[in-house]
Amino acid sequence: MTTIIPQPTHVKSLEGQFVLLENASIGASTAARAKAEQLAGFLRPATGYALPIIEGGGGTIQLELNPKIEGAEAYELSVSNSSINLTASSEAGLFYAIQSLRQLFPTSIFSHSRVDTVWSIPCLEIGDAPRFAWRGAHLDVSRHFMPLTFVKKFIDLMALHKLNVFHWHLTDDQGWRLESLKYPRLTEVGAWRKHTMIGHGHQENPKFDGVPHGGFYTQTEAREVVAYGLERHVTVMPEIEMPGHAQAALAAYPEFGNTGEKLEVWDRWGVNENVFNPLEPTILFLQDILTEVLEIFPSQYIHVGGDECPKTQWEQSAAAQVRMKDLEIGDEHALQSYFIGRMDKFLTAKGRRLVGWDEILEGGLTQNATVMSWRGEAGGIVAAKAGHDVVMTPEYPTYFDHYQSQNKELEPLAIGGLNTLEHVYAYEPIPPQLTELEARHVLGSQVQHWREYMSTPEQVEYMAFPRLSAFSEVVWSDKTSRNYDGFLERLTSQLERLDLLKVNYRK
Ligand code: TNX
Repeated sequence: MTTIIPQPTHVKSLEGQFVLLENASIGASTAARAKAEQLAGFLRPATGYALPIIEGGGGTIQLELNPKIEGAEAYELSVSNSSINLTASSEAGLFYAIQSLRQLFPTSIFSHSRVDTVWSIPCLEIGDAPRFAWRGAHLDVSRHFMPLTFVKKFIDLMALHKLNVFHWHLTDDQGWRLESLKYPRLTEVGAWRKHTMIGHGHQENPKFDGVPHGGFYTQTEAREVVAYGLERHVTVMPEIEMPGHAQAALAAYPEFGNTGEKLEVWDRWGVNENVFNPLEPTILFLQDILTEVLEIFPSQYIHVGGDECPKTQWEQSAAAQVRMKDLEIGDEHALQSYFIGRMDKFLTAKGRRLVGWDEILEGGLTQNATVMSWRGEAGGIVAAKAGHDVVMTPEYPTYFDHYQSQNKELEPLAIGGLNTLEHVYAYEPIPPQLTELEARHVLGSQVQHWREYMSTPEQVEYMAFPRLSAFSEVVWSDKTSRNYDGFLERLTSQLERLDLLKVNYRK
């Protein structure tokens, strides 16, 4: 048995061992060369070896693209006493073979500096493929900004665990984090708040830290993240929230709100009544923003939020009520559905697909939408039964802003709830209510890092790990092969690796 996380589908142990020596080489065709270079880069710091890459066959470690390997992300990995072969039909498959190979070496292969050891691997054969196509991790960078260096580290850690969708939550009430060339005030004004609440959000008279908070990504930086993900087979999916969670945008452009009130970027946590108005200029403004977003992010899926949009202001706004009449729309939920529907048509016409949180089911689900089911799985079940694609993101157990232990007083302040490592490991993304055919609409699952209470990279790492390691087996490994005790054994090695990668996981 190996200590690879996520657990591969098939592993066959063989007699003998392979030892990586300084005179080894990596062989690859031109098409596989980029992956060969990546492998060399992974092995270099700890071994100190500058392994040469040779064109074609004959490498000690051989990478091969072979269309006969079934499955877009599948791979085969075989280790004999004299050579290692990595085979896949795609670069992604080769990349996953490389991630497994890294975990076959002594864990010190993850060291940033040279280690004097024997780089041996037991001989074996692995055949491996993911269970789900959507293996995601979400990061909220609105509630607290996160430097680009950490965003990249997060993507690296996702890739190590064979996760492939980075859901970048870029806008919310407390900060707008993506530069717009057409609407510069979104970041000039919307990226900064005057202070941040101290303690939990459920306080009557909260205290504030008195420190201005903010930051944003330029379009160039966002493109850099997209490219960084691409090299690691992680798709970067942006989220631009609408029609709720809009106060930072409204602080910059109050004309797109309902009340005309001059607002500041929000300094509280929770659900906010200041939402976009449902009028045509607002829809066009948001479509303008999406136009810029589409130029930066090539991902097929674009997230438009859709969650937690109180309808109070629409109910009280004469303009919103006239709009409803004109459109012959019966109630405010149907009006939100119309709003999201306009974004759906817009994105579909550009060859993209809209994703929204499960509130987009209220008032009628728009035609091409994919649903993220966060308030349990009920929304996901309804959507899948109606023939829509679904990503399962139920608060329990995929919200990593929840506590990891019963002993909450010993833990850093969190929003509440409890999602232990074991809860996460036990999660099954296909609900029993779905038939086999309906279950095909479940693209996969994803974990959420909402960051009201995670202001630093260290805190995100603490909340993310080791739960993310457990989650990787939920979405990658065969359902039948999952075993919590076996996972805990493998985890011991994974924690050594995370130590070397300087990840502040929960001990
Ligand atoms: C609900 S989940 C939200 C977020 C919060 C989160 C905190 C969702 C779609 N909306 O705005 O950050 O709860 O757990």
